[in-house]
Amino acid sequence: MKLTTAGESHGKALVAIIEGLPSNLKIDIAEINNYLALRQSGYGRGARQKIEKDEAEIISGVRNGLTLGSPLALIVRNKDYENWREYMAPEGADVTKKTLTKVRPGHADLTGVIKYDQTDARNILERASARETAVRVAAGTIAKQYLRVLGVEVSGYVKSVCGVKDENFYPFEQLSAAKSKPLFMLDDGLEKQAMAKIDKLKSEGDTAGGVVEIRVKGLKSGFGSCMQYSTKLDGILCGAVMGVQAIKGVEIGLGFGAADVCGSKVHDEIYMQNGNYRRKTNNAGGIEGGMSNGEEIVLRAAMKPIPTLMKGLETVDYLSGKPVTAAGERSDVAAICAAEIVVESVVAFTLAEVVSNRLGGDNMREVTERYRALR
Ligand code: EPS
Repeated sequence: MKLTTAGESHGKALVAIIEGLPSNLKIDIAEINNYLALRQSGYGRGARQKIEKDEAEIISGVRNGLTLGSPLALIVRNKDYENWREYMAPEGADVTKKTLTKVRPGHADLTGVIKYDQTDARNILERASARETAVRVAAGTIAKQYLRVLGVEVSGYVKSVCGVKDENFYPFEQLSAAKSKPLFMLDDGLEKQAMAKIDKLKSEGDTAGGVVEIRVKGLKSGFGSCMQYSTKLDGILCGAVMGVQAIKGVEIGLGFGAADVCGSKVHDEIYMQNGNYRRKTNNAGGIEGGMSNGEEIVLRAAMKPIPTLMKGLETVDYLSGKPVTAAGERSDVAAICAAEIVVESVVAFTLAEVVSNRLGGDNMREVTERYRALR
């Protein structure tokens, strides 16, 4: 299975092409659109989300709700394109307007203009923008539908916002409640504190990041491999999640915390339960030796604060070389709920890729039979 995306933030549409989906997978478009709406939600989002109402349109690869085994193509149109057509159209656009040369620290702007030999950072930021994640969510929701057939569920919630941290442990079944909360946080008191923090940052023209926790339940052991570095499941998952805009850190299980305590406090002791091997704890986050071990996969990702600040940071104008205040366009104050949905989707797609690489299968009957046959 493979995903390719295309599209600029203020261009006509975002595009996703998924190759390698088996035939006869039931596609639930309502669930895809629900996840797209969730990605747009959350306390601290900016004015752009009032313009967009993301909806996926499947272009190919599905007939009457079932995949055909052919590449699945889908688009999400950018409603804001109507306001930007004049400047963004593939032909006859006025590229002298909406230029950006006051390159923003923390963005792709400066390195991108140099690398791609541009004079206008718009030619960089339009693609670097996190708007692209809309179609990764659509693809990730399809991956969830594939995994669900095998009994694998992916869920998550927001663990911290700009230093307001929820240290509680929640059973998997409680996680879905987060999606109906303003900041996807499960502790009401901490969520209120985090919202107050966002309000304060907004009034100061500043932005916030946070941490999301993603959990995967029901994946059998043995996915990923200990035989070659590039096939280790933790490496594959962390690499994919680091590829999400604004993610600066990923950990599995105890993660960085494992470095601070002795081995007997880290490694999960093994016992037998009804003929199955179990672990007394899950500090490994469901992955040992680069392979799933049958316990829940626990992954946390840290999002940096959004780099477009209303108050603007010090920078240099790319054309004049003079010191200026960075471009302060409209911006989200926090997009941590979006990050939760995106990381959840990327984890789902990456796992579906790993599962389909191991099982193969041209149709869902083959896939489910092969999965069932695993120990
Ligand atoms: C983004 C900047 C903002 C965000 C955008 C990502 O867009 P604009 O410049 O149009 O105000 O709203 O995110 C989305 C549009 C989205 O759907 O997530 C950026 O610079 O990354």
